[in-house]
Amino acid sequence: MRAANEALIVIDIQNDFCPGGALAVNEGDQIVAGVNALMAEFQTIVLTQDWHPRGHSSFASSHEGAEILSLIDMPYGPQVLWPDHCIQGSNGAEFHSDLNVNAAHMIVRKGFRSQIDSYSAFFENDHSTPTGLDGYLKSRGVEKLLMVGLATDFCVNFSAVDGAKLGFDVTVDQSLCRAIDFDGSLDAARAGMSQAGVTLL
Ligand code: VGL
Ligand code: ZN
Repeated sequence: MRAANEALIVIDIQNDFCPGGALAVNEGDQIVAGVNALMAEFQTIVLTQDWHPRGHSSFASSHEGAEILSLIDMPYGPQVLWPDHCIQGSNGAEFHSDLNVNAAHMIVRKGFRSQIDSYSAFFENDHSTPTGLDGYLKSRGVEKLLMVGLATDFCVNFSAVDGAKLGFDVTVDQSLCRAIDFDGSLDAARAGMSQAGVTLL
């Protein structure tokens, strides 16, 4: 059993990020069994769930003529445009059916505001609107975070870097993550996480 000050943060293991999903991450489903096994060791387990309204501003389909994976300027900075994914209430937004959701103590939904995306479990992409997870963890005395899930180079990366900035001791277990990896995004994410003081296993 892990110490009471350690939490497991499981990022976005949802159907749309698994093979067959709208924004499928290669081998995204292959981490589920290992994540379930890890949950048994933790006293605080948080799941995140990407949870977008229809017509979300991060969808290429919301911008006339825009291509998937192109970049646009949003008031909070550059934003990658994605295929429609993780629409509230859809099957794609559900957790992978084998994920042990019953073990979770807290589920954080993110990306539910139309005009702003949210990769991180802690802040939306403006880096200032909080999800509340920081307070939840600190009020429970959590100091160390182990992060796993999808995708390494986006939501895991942003969550890990924000966690480190907020003063948590953050480790990412890359064997229980899978990446989107386009245009050098995985290498950049690894470098950014290391620079922020995140331990990469
Ligand atoms: C994610 C892109 C868009 C992720 C979520 O979970 O990494 N990536 N929304
Ligand atoms: Zn999303």
